[in-house]
Amino acid sequence: MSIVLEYLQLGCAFCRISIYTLFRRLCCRSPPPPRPEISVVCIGLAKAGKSTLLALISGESTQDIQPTIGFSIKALQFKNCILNVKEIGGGEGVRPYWKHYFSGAKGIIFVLDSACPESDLEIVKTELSNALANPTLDKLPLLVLACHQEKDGARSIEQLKKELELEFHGEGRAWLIHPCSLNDLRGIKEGFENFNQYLLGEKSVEGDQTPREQGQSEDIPGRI
Ligand SMILES: Nc1nc2c(ncn2[C@@H]2O[C@H](COP(=O)(O)OP(=O)(O)OP(=O)(O)O)[C@@H](O)[C@H]2O)c(=O)[nH]1
Ligand SMILES: [Mg+2]
Repeated sequence: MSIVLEYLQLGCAFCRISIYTLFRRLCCRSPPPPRPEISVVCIGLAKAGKSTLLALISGESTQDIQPTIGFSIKALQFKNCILNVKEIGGGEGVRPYWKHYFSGAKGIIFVLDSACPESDLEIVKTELSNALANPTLDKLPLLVLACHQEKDGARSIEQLKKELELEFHGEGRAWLIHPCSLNDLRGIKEGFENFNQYLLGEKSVEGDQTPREQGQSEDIPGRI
């Protein structure tokens, strides 16, 4: 009789352990590892669309966006990282001070209006090359976002790549140019996701020169 009782007790103990283990597996999963936070700087001339695309990607309204005075910081949530984007106002009077906001950046986002007049594109070219020549931004990955793509007369990615001499300015760093516009949130996200891969070191551009397509939705990776 006592042997039967012992077996019963053992059986009960075994069941308790099994239920406890099952419960732990179902309910007490360890929290996912924290996503890395990466600081990047976002520059471009006034009205290029910096604040607008950052608002779009954050799911905020793009109505009544005011010109950025000084700088503003936004944390963009992605699946595998959080980008702390420091947007610096692009007004003529502020641009000489951009360099004072570069420290701590691990990547550069340069936003431009693809349909801007030729004279503005010259300024874009100068400001981009000045920023990239700054030792603080040396070798950091670069994402060029060519906004206002839906406008008549917007330059193609190919044209911009040539006119801004991106092959030359991007030498020694990973770089991408991506088309975007107000009504293309998916495109903007794609640009960021590709950029994040370079920031996280998940993708090396070396030997990964995607052949260029005629379409507007293709990222053009540069060399590392
Ligand atoms: N048509 C069109 N308009 C855009 C696009 N992106 C931005 N805009 C408009 O351009 C204007 C200026 O946009 P902002 O986002 O404030 O520009 P910004 O680069 O942040 O400018 P600053 O903060 O002054 O340096 C706004 O009226 C936007 O609605 C775009 O892709 N297409
Ligand atoms: Mg702004």
